[in-house]
Amino acid sequence: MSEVFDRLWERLAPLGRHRTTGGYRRFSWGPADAEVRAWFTESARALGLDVETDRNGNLWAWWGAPGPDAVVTGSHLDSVPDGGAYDGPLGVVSALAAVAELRGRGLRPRRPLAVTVFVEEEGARFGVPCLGTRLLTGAITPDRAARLTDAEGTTWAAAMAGAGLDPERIGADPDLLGRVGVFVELHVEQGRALARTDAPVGVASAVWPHGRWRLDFAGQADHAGTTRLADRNDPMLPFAETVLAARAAAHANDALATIGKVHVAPNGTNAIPSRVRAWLDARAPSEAALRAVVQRVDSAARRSAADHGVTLATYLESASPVVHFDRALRDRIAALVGGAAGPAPVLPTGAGHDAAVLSSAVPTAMLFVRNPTGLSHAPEEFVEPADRHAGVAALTEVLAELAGA
Ligand code: HGY
Ligand code: MN
Ligand code: MN
Ligand code: MN
Repeated sequence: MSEVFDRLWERLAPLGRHRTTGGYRRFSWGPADAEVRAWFTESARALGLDVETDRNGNLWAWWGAPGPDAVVTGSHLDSVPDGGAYDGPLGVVSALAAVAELRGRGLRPRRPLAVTVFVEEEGARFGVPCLGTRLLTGAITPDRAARLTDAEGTTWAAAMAGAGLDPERIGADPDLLGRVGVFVELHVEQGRALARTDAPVGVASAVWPHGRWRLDFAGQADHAGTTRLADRNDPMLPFAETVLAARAAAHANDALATIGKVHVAPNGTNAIPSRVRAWLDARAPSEAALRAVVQRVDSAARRSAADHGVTLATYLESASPVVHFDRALRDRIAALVGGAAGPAPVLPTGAGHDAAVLSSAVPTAMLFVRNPTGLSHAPEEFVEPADRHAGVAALTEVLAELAGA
């Protein structure tokens, strides 16, 4: 089992990796994405699976006829800018290795099995995370998805067409979804909870509510060397005050708020900006705390914009309500994966996942694999080889239990 994992991992690892930062830049429908999609299709076919691309561009590698009541497992291959090697790929490679192990054992599953790769999970290029599963479940309209644009103004539809797929067909797919009986996603832990235990694998209990908002501050471009301070409408000032307000709001509500992406126009050293566009990522243990954070940031931003003679427009780009994973499935998997030492640790996460989006339609569960650095969305993200193999072994037992003969 671990040889299959290691061989697959070795082939995938170099694809889309930035040669100087060591981080991954695998953005939907781009060249690196084409490489990893080809890697997945070739690897799945070599394992005897039939690979299909659904109307939204998600990849499905089937063992047996597609559905009904299939046991499906998988994750994503796209990354954040300079992301780590494991966020997404660990789930995909582990799923392929687990299926290879079950086929090697001669298992004759009583339910179809499939390994999936969902598109645009990070939303790094087009802004809405888990776009592939939101489209599949109807959580986003095809019209809105088709018109999403990247930093260069390329739409989702145009980028998808450029990759040889028909964007006219995107949208909810109840027939395909109707074939799925259960979905299990294995994922690197994006934190250090497991690192403080001697358990290499844990089980997810819930995903925090979270969302993304875009803030457009518009002021007046002018000369940095000739414009008096009193005459400035500088959007950088309310932007800066909003960053500090976000940290204070998160602190006050035991929540998390991040502004990690900013576009400044015209972005010149000696020009007062005309516009600052920033994105707020806010997450909290409860919907009430999330609302409190967002309200506090919004009012601080509006107050500061008014003080500096700057206008502000805000847009909700994506909302992800709290998700509690299927309790019975979670406990069954924790007992199975835990072994003699007792059930595996069960833990919540602030990270969004396709498994959370799919839970609106089918019972879903997540396995987390220990990450000693605790870092994620960073090149330093890591999983020890022994824990990678422990994750595959755990997923193999879960799939055997769910689909076994
Ligand atoms: O950002 C997230 O929550 C996840 O990594 N997509
Ligand atoms: Mn991620
Ligand atoms: Mn992920
Ligand atoms: Mn995920």
